[in-house]
Amino acid sequence: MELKKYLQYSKFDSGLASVLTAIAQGSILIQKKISRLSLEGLEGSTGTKNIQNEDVKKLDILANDIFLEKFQESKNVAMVGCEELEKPQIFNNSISKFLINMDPLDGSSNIDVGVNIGSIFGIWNENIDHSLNENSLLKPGKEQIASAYVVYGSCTLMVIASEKGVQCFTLDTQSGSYILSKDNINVPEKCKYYSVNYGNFENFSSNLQNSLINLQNIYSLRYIGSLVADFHRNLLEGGVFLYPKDTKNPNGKLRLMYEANPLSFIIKKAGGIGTNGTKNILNINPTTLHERVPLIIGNSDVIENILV
Ligand code: P6P
Repeated sequence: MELKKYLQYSKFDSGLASVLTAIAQGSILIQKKISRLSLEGLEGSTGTKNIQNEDVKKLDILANDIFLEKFQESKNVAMVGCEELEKPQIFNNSISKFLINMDPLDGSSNIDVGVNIGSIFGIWNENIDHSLNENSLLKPGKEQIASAYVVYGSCTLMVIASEKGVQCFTLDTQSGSYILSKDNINVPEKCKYYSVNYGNFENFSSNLQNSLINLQNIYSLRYIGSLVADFHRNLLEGGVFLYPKDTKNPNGKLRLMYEANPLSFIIKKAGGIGTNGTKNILNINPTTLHERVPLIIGNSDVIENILV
């Protein structure tokens, strides 16, 4: 079943359906660019830095611009917070309903080497009084009404979580439509993998080092260096992804609003959990748009035995 038909058949709110359709449309354009990256001169960096003082890739900006345009066209998005924008983008639409925090292109270090990358979206209702200010986007993850990600790889997949559960749609590049490929996704009870960058091992707490030694005695290590790709594999196969705090990064590396929150919403709907090591991600009250947070996400029974 095509995404558009699925959203109608499953009686998604029409405004939310238009936002999810905008994400789908934007991702189809991005997938085409990724498949022709070096042929269209889209490899490499813009030579600028983002708010995180990180190197901005050409595809980061292109993806950002494509999704902002699609959200504008949907007329159902009031405001977007984004890794590439220091300040949120506000849309002056008459029928706006939703607030979005997004990472338009996650895994930038993998763009030029043909490794899976992704896009991540958290979706919240706008304030009842339609007020929009710099704090409007700073809502806890538990107030999301939906979240989604796209993973661009051997195939292009869009995963959506809402009150209707978790579904995966596969892009049919011949028809240019997303087709439902997995419904009612739940993370398998049996954990198979754990994912962590061992390059940071020496900087982890001794508790975490011991927890990782326990994990390596039971599970297989899989780490791609693209959050969405690592998360997607663990969601389908069973696994735990860790980007914990360490002595160099006391708040970890990943961002709360547009990486940890959307994925923690998905994993909760799929029967798992996302924590910062001690607290459920979805219960964290944000203070700034680009704040970082340690992230341990996947099978609940495995995570409850990980000490940080
Ligand atoms: P490291 C990509 O830049 C990213 O933000 C995530 O997609 C990924 O999980 C993480 O950073 C990888 O970071 O330090 O292991 O290279």
